[in-house]
Amino acid sequence: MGEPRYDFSREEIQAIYDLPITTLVYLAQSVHRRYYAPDEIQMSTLLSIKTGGCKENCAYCPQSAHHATNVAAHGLLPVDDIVAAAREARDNGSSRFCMGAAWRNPPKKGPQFEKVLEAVREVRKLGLEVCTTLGMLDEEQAQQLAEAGVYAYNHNLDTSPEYYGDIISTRVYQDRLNTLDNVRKAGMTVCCGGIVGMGETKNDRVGLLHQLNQLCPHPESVPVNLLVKIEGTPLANEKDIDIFEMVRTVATACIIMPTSRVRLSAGRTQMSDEAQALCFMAGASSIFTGDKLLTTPNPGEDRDRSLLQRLGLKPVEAGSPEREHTSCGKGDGVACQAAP
Ligand code: SAM
Ligand code: DTB
Ligand code: SF4
Repeated sequence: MGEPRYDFSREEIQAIYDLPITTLVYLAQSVHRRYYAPDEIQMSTLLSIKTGGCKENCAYCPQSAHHATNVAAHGLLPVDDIVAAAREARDNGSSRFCMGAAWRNPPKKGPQFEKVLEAVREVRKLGLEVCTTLGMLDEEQAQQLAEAGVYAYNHNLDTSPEYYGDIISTRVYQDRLNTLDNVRKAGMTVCCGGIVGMGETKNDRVGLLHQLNQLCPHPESVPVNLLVKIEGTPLANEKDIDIFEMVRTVATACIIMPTSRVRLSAGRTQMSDEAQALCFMAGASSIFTGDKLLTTPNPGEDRDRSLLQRLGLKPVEAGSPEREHTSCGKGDGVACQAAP
C-alpha cells in the first residue's frame, strides 16, 4: 500500500472513509510519511487580485454577482500592489503565493490578462512558487500562464458530480475537467479539491474523492475547504457539519492520493486547535497563512505560528521543490477510466 493508484472504486473509497477513526488516521499518517516529512507544514498565502462581481452562481461564494453579500468588490489590482503583498508573504515564511480572481474565465487576451502575466513574472522573481486561480482556461491561456511562470493552477471540483448542479448551475462538471486538462497539457501542476459542509451527503464526499482519484496524474495539491458560511449566499444557514467528516475526508484523500499534498484550506477559523491537529495527524500538510483568505478571515500569522510551535511542526523552507508526482503513465491528466 502507498503507491499511487488511479482505479479505486467508489465502494473501496467508501470503505476507507468509514474505517474506525483510529485506523483511518493511523493509515493516513503511515502513507503520508512515505512521501513527506511528518513534521513539515507547507504554507501558502492567498491574495484576491480581482474581487467580487463574478458571473458564476456558486452557492457558497461571497464573490458571486448572483448573491447579495457585503464583499467590497474591486477590479484587477495594480501589479506593484500584488508584488508588495507577495514580498510580505515571503518574508512571513510562505513558500507559495496564490493569486485569485473572481472570474468565470479570464478575459481573452487584452490588457487585463497581460497584467496578470506581468504579475506572475514579477512574483516569480521573488523566488516564490506562483499559483493562480482565475476560473476556466482555454488551452492558449493555460500555455501563457505556464510560460509566465505559474507553478500551480487551482481549480476545484468542489463536490460529487451528482450534487454539483445543486451548488452551481452556470457551468457543468465537465467544464472544470476540461480546464484541468488544459492546465496539465500546459505543464502546470494541478491544485484541485473541494468543500465539505455544503449540505452534501457522505456519499457526495466519497464521490468527490473518487473523481479526484481518477485525475491522472493525481493533483499535486488537494485543498480541503470547510464551508465558510457567508450571509447573503444560499448556504448562509447551512447546518454545521460534524468536524470528524472533515478529518475523514482529509485522511481518505491522503490514503488514495499518497503523493498529493493535502491542504487544510478555508474554514480553519471555525476549527478548534485540536481539530486542526487531528487533520495534521490525518496527513494534511499545508495551510493558508495570513489573516485573510480571499475575502474571509483566516487565523493569522501569530495564531498559526503558536499552533505550529505547540505541535512541534515547522514550515517547509521557501524554495524547496514540491515532490514530483508519480505518473500513472496514462498520459496527460484526463481522468483515467476506473477499473470495472
Ligand atoms: N473563480 C475561480 C474559481 O472558482 O475557480 C477562483 C476563485 S474561487 C473563490 C476558489 C475556490 O474557493 C472555490 O473553488 C471554492 O472551492 C473555494 N471557496 C469559495 N468560497 C468558499 C467558501 N465560502 N467556503 C469554502 N470554500 C470556498
Ligand atoms: C481553495 O481551495 N481555497 C482557497 C483557494 N483554493 C483559492 C480559497 C478559499 C476561499 C474562501 C472564501 C473567501 O475567502 O472568499
Ligand atoms: Fe466564486 Fe469562483 Fe464561483 Fe466566481 S467562479 S462565484 S469566484 S467560486
